[in-house]
Amino acid sequence: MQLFVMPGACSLASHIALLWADLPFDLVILGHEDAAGDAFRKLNPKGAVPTLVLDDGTVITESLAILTYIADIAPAAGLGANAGDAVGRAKLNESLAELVSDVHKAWAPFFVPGRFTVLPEGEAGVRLAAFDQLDAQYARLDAVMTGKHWRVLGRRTVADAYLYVMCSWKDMTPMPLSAFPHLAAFNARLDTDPGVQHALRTEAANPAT
Ligand SMILES: N[C@@H](CCC(=O)N[C@@H](CS)C(=O)NCC(=O)O)C(=O)O
Repeated sequence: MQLFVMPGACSLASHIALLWADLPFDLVILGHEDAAGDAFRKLNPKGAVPTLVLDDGTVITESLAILTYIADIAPAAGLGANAGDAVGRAKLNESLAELVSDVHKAWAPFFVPGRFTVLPEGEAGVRLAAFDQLDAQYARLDAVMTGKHWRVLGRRTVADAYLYVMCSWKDMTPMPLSAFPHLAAFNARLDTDPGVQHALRTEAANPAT
C-alpha cells in the first residue's frame, strides 16, 4: 500500500502507526502544491493527507479511518481494541474522534486564518482567538493524561500516534507544550520511540515530490 503524507502534518500519525504495525508500505511525501494538484485530487478530492491507497486500488481517507484500519489489519501489534471488545473500540474511537475533530480543527484558525474572516486585518484577531481555543483543548487533554502513560486502553494504541503529533505542534503557539506537564511527559517518552524517530527522520530527509 501507499501512504501519502506531508512532512510533520497530521499524516505523521498514520506513518508512525504503520511502522508500529510493522506493515510494508511505500511513503509518498507531498508538498502543499502537490496536495492541491489535479493528480492527487483524483485520488483524494479533498486534497488532504493522510491518504492510504491499498494494493487493490481502494483509497482510504480520514485519519480516524486509516488509523483504525491499520490497527485492524495488524492485530498482533495490539494497536487497537481487542477483538470483540465493543467498549474498548468505542473508547478508542472516542479518543480519536476528539483528536481529529476538536483538537485538529482548533488548529485551523491558526494555520489558515483567512478562512475565518473576510477582512485581511482580521487575521491577527482570528489567530489570537485560536490560541485561546487551543489552550483550552490542551488543558483538557493534559487533565485526561494525568497519571497515564497512554491515551486510552491502558496500552499503546493508534491514538497515541495522533496525540503525539498534536503535542508536537503546540510549541508553535505562545503557550508551549511545557505548560501542560502530562502532555509534555507523554511527548518526551514518544520522542524516544524508534518508530516515531524513524518516521520523523524519513519525513525530514525526503523532499516533497
Ligand atoms: N479530516 C482529515 C483532515 C486532514 C487534513 O486536514 N490534513 C491536512 C494536513 S494536517 C492537509 O492535508 N492539508 C492540506 C494542505 O495543507 O495543503 C483527517 O482527519 O485526516
